[in-house]
Amino acid sequence: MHNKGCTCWNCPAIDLAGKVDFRACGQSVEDFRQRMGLQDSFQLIAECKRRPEIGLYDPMSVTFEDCPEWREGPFGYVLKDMRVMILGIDGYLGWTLALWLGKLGFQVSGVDNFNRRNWVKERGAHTIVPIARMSERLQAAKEVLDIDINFREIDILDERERLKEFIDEVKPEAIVHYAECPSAPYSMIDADHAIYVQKNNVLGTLGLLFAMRDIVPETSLLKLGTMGEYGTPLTGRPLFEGLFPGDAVLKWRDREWSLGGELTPRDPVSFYHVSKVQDTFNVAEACKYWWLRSYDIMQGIIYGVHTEQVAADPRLHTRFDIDEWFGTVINRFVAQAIVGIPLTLYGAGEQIRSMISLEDAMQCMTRLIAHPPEPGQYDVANQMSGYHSLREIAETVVRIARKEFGLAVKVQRVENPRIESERHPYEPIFENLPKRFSFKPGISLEEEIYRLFTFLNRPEIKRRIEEKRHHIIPKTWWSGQKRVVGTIETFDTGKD
Ligand code: USQ
Repeated sequence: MHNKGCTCWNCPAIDLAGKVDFRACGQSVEDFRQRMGLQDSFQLIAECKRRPEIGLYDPMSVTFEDCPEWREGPFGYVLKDMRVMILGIDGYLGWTLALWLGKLGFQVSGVDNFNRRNWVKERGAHTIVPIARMSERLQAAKEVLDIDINFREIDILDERERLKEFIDEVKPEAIVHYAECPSAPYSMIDADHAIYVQKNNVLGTLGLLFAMRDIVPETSLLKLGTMGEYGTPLTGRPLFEGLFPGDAVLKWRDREWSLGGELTPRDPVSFYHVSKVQDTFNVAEACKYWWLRSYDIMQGIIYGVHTEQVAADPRLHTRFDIDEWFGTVINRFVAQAIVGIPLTLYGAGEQIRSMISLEDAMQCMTRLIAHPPEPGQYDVANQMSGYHSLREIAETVVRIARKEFGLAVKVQRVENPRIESERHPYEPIFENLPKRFSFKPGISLEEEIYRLFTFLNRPEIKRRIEEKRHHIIPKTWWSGQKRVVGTIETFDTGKD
């Protein structure tokens, strides 16, 4: 079990208030000792919010394995009835995670303002997998899976007081923050959209950090970042997990410094991606100033629409977008193949991206929730199961369409509406999740694409793709032009 050796120092049920007072930037334990007149025998003392009867104790002395509040589960030791609050619980990821965690015995609460539904509607698009209203979703979760979800409609940016009240009421032990606008093209439509996305994402997160400082400073924050923060540097330097490793050095003229522990350079590829970079700095600072603890999760492109829980009933399905703004590339390709639209490769199609299936992302999140960072720890996980060029993805989709479903699918290279490198080296490092948290991908790219085809090939879904096929070819240019992209060439991949 990856987290059996963690101690109460990692546990969000620890109560440090009043006993540890060095939650300020730059203050060392040494300073603290001196200020408090403590001798060398100084040691950390804490109380447990779940077991107040044990009184004051050394939090390093009890491991998850020893503690009766932590139980062995399929993804590590898990805090009994652990309270997890999901911000953005109505979204593609949020809803899936709510059911996934609920089924594992977590006490799930969540907030949403239904903006994802509004943004997609504003563009005239729709989720091609129909989704139920929240009231129906909650009822079905209870009926079908016996999960009680405590939901509150709250806008985390504009209703900070209400968010604080809800956090205070629930006292979550982990907060998963998915409540951001996830679309690069949406942020590039015009000034209004760019400003909106950055305000919504950056300031929403900033307000949350203050709320956590004031109400639940011991709670772990799992904040969704993106692999796109790093971009695709043409030097080919590795994309480390957020922070430089201890043996990285900066050499300049005849001098050399260690870079270990510093945030790595960012090279985002849209104003949406820039909002995630800004979040990174805000979250890292909050950990430094207030001893908050956070995993910044640099997630690759998600694909798929299956978990056992969302598949359990049509009212439990999660959304699935394929339009140019909210659809991500693999999901779009499969939908295109199903209705006979040649797969839209932007530009050269040699772009390489990190990817992970929806189901594997859920596994990663569970493992991270079960292994909270230490107080003050800002840490990063590159959440991905592999990386592929877009051409490789297109070829895989074509092959599965032809061999398994008898669909003859072509590929079209279209003008690239984005400004991004189309040929570049790519070396993402993704060691934290497999090595420290024992993540093993549960499904291969091919299997998930096959599963997607099976699900989307239903007549009612095909009809919903057809209804919105005019939103598949992109018309949102990073340059500001307003026109549909032109086709450069259409071809058969000819590969089986
Ligand atoms: N692309 C195509 N054809 C398409 C759609 C996209 O060639 O029909 C290309 C794009 O030019 C880009 C790549 O595929 O090079 C990925 O595009 P995408 O729309 O699938 O993903 P992206 O805009 O990068 O954003 C998505 C999610 C975002 C998340 C990000 C992870 O919308 O929330 O942060 O994936 S990452 O890409 O690692 O930054």
